[in-house]
Amino acid sequence: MNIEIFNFKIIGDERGSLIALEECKNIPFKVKRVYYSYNMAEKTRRGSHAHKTLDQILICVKGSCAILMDDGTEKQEVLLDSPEKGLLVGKMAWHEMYGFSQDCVLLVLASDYYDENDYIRNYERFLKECMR
Ligand code: T46
Repeated sequence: MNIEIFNFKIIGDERGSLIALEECKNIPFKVKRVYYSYNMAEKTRRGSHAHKTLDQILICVKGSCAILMDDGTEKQEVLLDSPEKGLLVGKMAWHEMYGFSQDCVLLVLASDYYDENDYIRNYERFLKECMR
């Protein structure tokens, strides 16, 4: 399956490292929303849905977690363990997040505002939509 991982350019000097994210440059869409999750228990599973139209980039800015990507045909696990790495979760990509480290902070850049109607939270329905 087609997994897109972005390796962001690090601007570093003796004071530390800096990464700049710019819409339509190293982020492949216009960013309308940014959110982040943290304080996840190690055994928690989040996500378990797909989006009809939304594109997102997931970045573990601290700690690590695993993302299961599923396009309805194939599944692949991606480890996010560096603030230098961004995973594109495009439209109609079923995704589940788990294996959170205690210090995990998962930052998400999204191409649109929050809209519950854009979610497909039922896996059978997701598979049906994939076959259309
Ligand atoms: C996604 C993954 C990576 C809002 O009110 N506004 C928001 O912008 C978001 C993202 C969520 N919410 C509400 C909706 C729920 O009542 O916050 C609650 C938790 O959301 P959810 O259960 O969808 O959280 P995750 O971590 O399972 O999924 C989130 C995003 O919702 C989702 O779009 O792709 O992170």
